[in-house]
Amino acid sequence: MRNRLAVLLACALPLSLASAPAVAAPPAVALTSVIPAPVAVNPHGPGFRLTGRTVIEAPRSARPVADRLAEAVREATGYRLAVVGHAPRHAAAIRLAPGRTGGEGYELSVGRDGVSIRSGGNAGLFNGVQTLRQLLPLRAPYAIAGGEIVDKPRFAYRGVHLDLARHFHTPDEVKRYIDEISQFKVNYLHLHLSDDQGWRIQIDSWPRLTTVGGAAGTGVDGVGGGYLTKAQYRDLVRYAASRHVTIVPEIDMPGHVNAAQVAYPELTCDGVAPPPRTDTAVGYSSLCIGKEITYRFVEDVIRELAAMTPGPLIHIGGDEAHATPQADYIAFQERVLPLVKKYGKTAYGWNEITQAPASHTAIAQYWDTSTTNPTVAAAVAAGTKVIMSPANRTYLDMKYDPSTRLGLSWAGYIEVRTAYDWDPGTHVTGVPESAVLGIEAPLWSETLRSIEDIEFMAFPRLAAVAELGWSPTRDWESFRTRLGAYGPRWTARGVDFYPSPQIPWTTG
Ligand code: NGO
Repeated sequence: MRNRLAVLLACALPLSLASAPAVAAPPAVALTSVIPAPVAVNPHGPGFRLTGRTVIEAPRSARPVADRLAEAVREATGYRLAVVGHAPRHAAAIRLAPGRTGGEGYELSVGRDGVSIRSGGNAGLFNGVQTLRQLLPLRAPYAIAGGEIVDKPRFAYRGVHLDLARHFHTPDEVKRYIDEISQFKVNYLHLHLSDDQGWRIQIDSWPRLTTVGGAAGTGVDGVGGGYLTKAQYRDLVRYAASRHVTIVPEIDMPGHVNAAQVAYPELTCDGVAPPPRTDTAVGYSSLCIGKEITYRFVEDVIRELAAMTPGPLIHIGGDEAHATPQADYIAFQERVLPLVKKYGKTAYGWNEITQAPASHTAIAQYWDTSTTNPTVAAAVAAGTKVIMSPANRTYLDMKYDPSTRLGLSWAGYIEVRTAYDWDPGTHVTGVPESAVLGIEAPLWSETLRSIEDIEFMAFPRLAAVAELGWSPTRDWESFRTRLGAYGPRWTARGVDFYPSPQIPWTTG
């Protein structure tokens, strides 16, 4: 029947059209459709068709990036492309090569013979590869549009955060999250490893932290037990590094420490173990600021964390210490922030740390919902650098709207446009762009259990936050169209994203 229709149509059409294939090949993905939007895009020329015979050419130093590209192409197309040091001169190839653009920037060009991605380093080549992945059509024929892209990030720090304390998420789930976030050129993953409800990282000098604090029955509602061994943590660090993502570990203190105190009652002022907590209240626990054992504990934890973390940052929490008197809080931070430096790392903490002068050489994570915070502004004037995570814009655990099945709403509802339409460089009075290292999207796990829950809350909003961190300009109409076209890619990878009514989703 379909053939007869094709013949009839062919008879009715002018010759040139009639000889065209009955089903037109899908158009190549436009170079302008990439998320985050690149700095400069110049579409032109014939483009390139990727086939199973295309080879990937890369110098030895870029081999890890080339191998990742080959893996991504195999997952997307089924083709097993060969990775070679030198491709024949006119061979159809994707060429990774040294380039003038340094750091994380890259230049991508697509012509008849293939694709070239150039950068001064592997981070830039990896970012170019993420762009190329988005240019690959979802189905054969794999026509890639011709032209050039020149690109580099607006901010050096483009992060996400994941709470393993309220519910433990397994290494495989974290890896899957890393695979997804790195496609949007996110380059830091902050892991919240301890809180009132659980302790999730092995510390040899204080073993009960995990044998008690990470046991089955810990976590919100008693269903989030588990912890990372040092070997698992190191493996995660390596896995993330192969996707150019740096892990930032967080131990939250002096508040949010109930799980540690259940394991070690000597960390309370009266030496009595508090009951384990599986509810979601905050602000009731505190380390004992006047006891020396507190600082032995903190130093042991920071030393062991620093030793297993190649990245430059250690996050020491510092939020919602409502059970710690302010003078004690400041005294605690004046001792603890320098400890991070003693072990070769830069201290990073929630914006409350800016009450302490020692924060002037540290990084503050701005999670306030207000656009003015005089304490933070004063610290910034004295040297503190800031990473922007305003809870009413970037918290991926906030519900999209009142009907969202998961999440919280204390900072409001965050639809995609709310996550997108603000400027991290001007958002807070007294925090100029020069003080902003970047942006981070936290994902707290009070209501989240599975990887499906994580993905539903993170996507599509994370794409909005990633664009704010990377792209020099912001254009909602352009973004929503590009996001709509991206949806089928998540579907193809089995990512259960929230189908926001603000976005014109295409079906692929
Ligand atoms: C707050 C709080 C966390 C909660 C989160 C829930 C910060 C920095 N401290 O953010 O303990 O889990 O909200 O959205």
